[in-house]
Amino acid sequence: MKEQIDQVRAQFLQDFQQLSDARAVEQFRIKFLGKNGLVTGLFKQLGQVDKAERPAVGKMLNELRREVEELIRQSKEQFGAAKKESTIDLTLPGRQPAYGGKHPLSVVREEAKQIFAKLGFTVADGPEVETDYYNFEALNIPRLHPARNMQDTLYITEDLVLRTHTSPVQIRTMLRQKPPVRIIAPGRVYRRDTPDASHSPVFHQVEGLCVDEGVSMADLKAVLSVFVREMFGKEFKVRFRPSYFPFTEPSAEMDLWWESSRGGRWLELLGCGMVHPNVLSEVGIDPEKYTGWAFGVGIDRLAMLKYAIDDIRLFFENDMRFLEQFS
Ligand code: 2NL
Repeated sequence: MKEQIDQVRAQFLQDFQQLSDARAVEQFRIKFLGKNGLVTGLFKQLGQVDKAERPAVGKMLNELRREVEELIRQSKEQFGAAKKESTIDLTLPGRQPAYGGKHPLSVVREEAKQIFAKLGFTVADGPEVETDYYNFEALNIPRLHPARNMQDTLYITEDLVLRTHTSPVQIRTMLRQKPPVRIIAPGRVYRRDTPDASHSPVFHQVEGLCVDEGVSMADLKAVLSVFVREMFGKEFKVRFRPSYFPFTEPSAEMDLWWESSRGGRWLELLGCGMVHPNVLSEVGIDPEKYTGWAFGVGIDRLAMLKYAIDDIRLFFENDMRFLEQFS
């Protein structure tokens, strides 16, 4: 047995000198350590060795196997693994990345921001979960006011609501900043509405606010007319019609003359008015010295008109077939 072991050792030491690439290393491994390999064969004979000598022979065989394994390890290092060399095809074209695009509501919101930036308005932001005070009370909508029905919302607690408009952002800004104030507040708002083609419990608004000495309804009309013409095109006609909001006096609605194949008609676009003196007083601005105007417009509504979208729910379904049309 000892002679056989020395023979196999001499054999692999000789074979080792001839190794020239990774494939030869693999053949070398199979020759000695494979199922029918020479070293493996010796292990198989161990059973026939005298019981007394078996431990010593076993030790020699283990030593032999370690030596071959070490030679294989060294050779693999030298030639690299055979398999890895052929698996990468460097001539394949790269994978095409999927490009994202802006959501139509983002496109319209950013356009509105740009138009108002040119007119001297900065952007203000605030929380979507508001206190009853900032969302209603400070805006001249007391607890039992009927306007609360039209702006029913989702209550977190008795006192915390999901904001029904971005007006609370304007209130917070006026509390911090003395006039002149020229801001817009774009953002997500909530109403307790059952969804249909024109209603969604989540939608988006841009509100605007201008407070200074001597500003009037004329400034409001001028700025909003410019806004609509920048957004929809120079030829668009607008009209202002008396309306009612608890937080403005007087209040108005602005309509847009809309031409389609079925002819022209007036479309209600946004609400606006002169900031109610009660609202100014509430935030510590003297209504005898300062006046202000404000407006609120649905971003969803603007986007629906601009892109001829007939169902507001499409904005919130994240259907790629819809979204891809705007990127
Ligand atoms: C609409 C149109 C409007 C305002 C929002 C406002 C904000 C302050 C004070 C006064 Cl802090 N007004 N915002 C004004 C008029 C209309 O939104 O349809 N709202 C229910």
